[in-house]
Amino acid sequence: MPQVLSGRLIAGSESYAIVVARFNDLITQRLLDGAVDTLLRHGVGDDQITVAWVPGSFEIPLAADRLAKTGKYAAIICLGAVIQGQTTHHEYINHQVAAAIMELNHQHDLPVTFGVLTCQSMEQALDRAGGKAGNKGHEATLAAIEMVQLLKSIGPSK
Ligand code: INI
Repeated sequence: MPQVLSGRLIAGSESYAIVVARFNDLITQRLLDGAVDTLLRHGVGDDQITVAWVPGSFEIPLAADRLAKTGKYAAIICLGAVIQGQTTHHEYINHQVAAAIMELNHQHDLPVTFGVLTCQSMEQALDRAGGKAGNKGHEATLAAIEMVQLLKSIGPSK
């Protein structure tokens, strides 16, 4: 029989950090509510959760990097909402932020999850922030919990 490893969705005593962008806070507050609710429902205590607000999604990676360097957190959940405007501004933010967040995973050997919406309209964003397409804050948080547990079952890196 193969050995199958998979992270259970039951949080332990680890602490979690959430970095959330204030830009489009009508959306990001809902993502944050979804993320905190998910942590609490999976057994993470209030005192194990740290929330850091940043001005916009572009600032998420720096704050996440600094939080990772404290060594206090088992995972970092990144939340933002980039909504397409009349210029290509959003494209630069989206690509850079996604790549920087991915890089943080490897740099810190830590789950840093991507809960940044990249939408064409406010309507699409509302759908994904607790509307008919779910809540991306919830999804990014479940991914963080699962990855923390999976990495524990794989064991420490050499
Ligand atoms: N930041 C966002 O989080 N979402 C956006 O839609 C957005 N748009 O469209 O401009 C946005 N811009 C701000 C950016 O993230 C930085 O805060 C700003 O450029 C200062 O560095």
